[in-house]
Amino acid sequence: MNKAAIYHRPESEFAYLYTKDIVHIRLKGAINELEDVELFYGDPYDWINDNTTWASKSIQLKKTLSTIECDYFETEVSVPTKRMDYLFVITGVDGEKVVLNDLGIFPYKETLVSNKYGAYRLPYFHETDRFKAPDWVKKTVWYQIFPERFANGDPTLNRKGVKAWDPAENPDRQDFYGGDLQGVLDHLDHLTALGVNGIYFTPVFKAASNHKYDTEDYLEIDPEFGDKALFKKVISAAHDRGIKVMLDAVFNHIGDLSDQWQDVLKNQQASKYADWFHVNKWPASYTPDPDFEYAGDATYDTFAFTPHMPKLNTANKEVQAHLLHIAKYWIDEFDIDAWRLDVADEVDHAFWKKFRATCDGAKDDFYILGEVWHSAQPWLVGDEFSSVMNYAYTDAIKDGFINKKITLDQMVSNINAQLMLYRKQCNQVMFNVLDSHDTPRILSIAHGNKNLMKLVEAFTYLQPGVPCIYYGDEYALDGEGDPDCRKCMPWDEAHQDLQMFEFFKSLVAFRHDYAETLSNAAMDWKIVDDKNGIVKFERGELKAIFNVGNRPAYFVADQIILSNLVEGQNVLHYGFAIYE
Ligand code: ARE
Repeated sequence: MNKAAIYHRPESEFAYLYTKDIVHIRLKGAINELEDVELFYGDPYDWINDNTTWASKSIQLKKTLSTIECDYFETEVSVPTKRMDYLFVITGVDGEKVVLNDLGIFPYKETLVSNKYGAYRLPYFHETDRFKAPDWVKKTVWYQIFPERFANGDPTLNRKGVKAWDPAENPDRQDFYGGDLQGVLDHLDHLTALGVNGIYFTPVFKAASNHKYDTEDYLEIDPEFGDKALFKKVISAAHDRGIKVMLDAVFNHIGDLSDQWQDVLKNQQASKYADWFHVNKWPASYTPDPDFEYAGDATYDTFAFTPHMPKLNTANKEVQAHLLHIAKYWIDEFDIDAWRLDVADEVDHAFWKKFRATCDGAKDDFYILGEVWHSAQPWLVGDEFSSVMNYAYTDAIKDGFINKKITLDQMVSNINAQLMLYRKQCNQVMFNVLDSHDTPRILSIAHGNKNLMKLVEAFTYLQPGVPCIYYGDEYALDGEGDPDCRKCMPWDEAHQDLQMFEFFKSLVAFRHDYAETLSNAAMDWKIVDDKNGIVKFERGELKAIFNVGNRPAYFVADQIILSNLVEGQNVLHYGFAIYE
């Protein structure tokens, strides 16, 4: 038996409190090598036979997900006294039997169990330490709005030179089309018709750019979007429709037109904001670059190499106080339900812990979504983010179903590996994005193949985690990378694919109807035919067969059949065959 491949770690995604008194235990082993994994567990202080034998219970772990290299085994237990020692007795397919404990792996001997030699320990199940995520998120289908491009509801707010609203036009980086909050308010019926019940706004605070990630004032609504009174109306109208509201917190950096940075440029090291930033050499400066945006020689840290986005020193107590005040202000005064954290992985953990405590103190069941494009375990222990934007999942779908850079076997393996990085209650609120304002649109990723787009969308709605529709995808808007993925929302029928809208509407309804199953049911994959790209996928009473032909480029047959085996009829039946 390949003992080196066996892995477990307490107080991690391998052993954690799932609810206040249920512990989830996971173990990983080499693929197809472990015949039987048994958990022995009990209160550390509970002995029988005058302290010679540990009073333990045992339970079998069940094999759940697999990657190409590994099998994962899971079980759930509870101990009334909320304290737990435990160890594993593992039998390989080759018959070898070992004990795995906190000291390593030992040839099986009964006394290793009865004396709980070297047992792992979960000292006490503290509810306050448990990873908690707001329940309402599990039932949410999100809708991402890039305000400058959603709808121009109040032309009086337009800046000079605003462009005519044209969904067919590829915007230039510095273009403005006049999207605003009145436009959002005027189109909430669209969101209700679609069935979405959460809005993710990209930044709405005062800033010079059309994307507003170069914040000038975190406490003002951008005047071209509207004002605070209007924003309050938008939020309460959304809430009246059962739609939650998430704003975008850009705390890694600030805009260079902000008062703080302007004071640094004027007073340099003498500025009272000098330590609000990471100035590596005074004077804080950079050589303007012909393409305006790139500044490799800046003497201060920025987001990427963007001189207009000086990085904030979030270890500075005044910066912390300023940002935490902002975080609390929009919760207290505008009753928002969630923050999305921009460039979350480049801000220090100590600050995010304070941020989490501030949000939790301001509102129950608050959702904190980190923008982290890679594995995010350090931020998902329970005292920082609720979840992350699941771009890692998106990559697996693009590489497997769409670009076929990897086999479906590898795609399934990548998705499963990703799920096994996090606790179940975190996976249930993972933010599943197939595209966003930072990526090409899913239709363009799918090379304009609408059925392939529908296939990956339907597949995504079957996954643990919650889906997010990027504005316009419901009308089959296309667009390559930023800024082309930020075209104006099509409000005229000539630019709307109404069949796609109906598809999304039924997907969202499906997601709401099966929220319980889609949030809790185990996943069962079967690669029916890797060569011809047929994946069978079951979750509880739902079964999906995804057929993505690997045939020569001219032929792709997409077939999505989701059938509810309990009621025996198709809850969502899409059979397409397209011949390119
Ligand atoms: C845009 C272009 C740049 C160009 C710049 C010039 O993308 O190529 O140099 O304009 O002005 C905002 C705007 C962008 C703008 C950017 C800088 O929306 O249009 O850039 O500001 O001015 C990484 C980060 C991730 C970040 C993306 C953009 O990890 O946090 O890069 N995303 C957030 C927001 C953006 C926003 C900013 C950050 C800045 O969502 O909208 O940009 O506040 C791989 C990597 C990722 C990388 C990802 C995308 O997957 O693994 O780390 O994300 O590609 O590039």
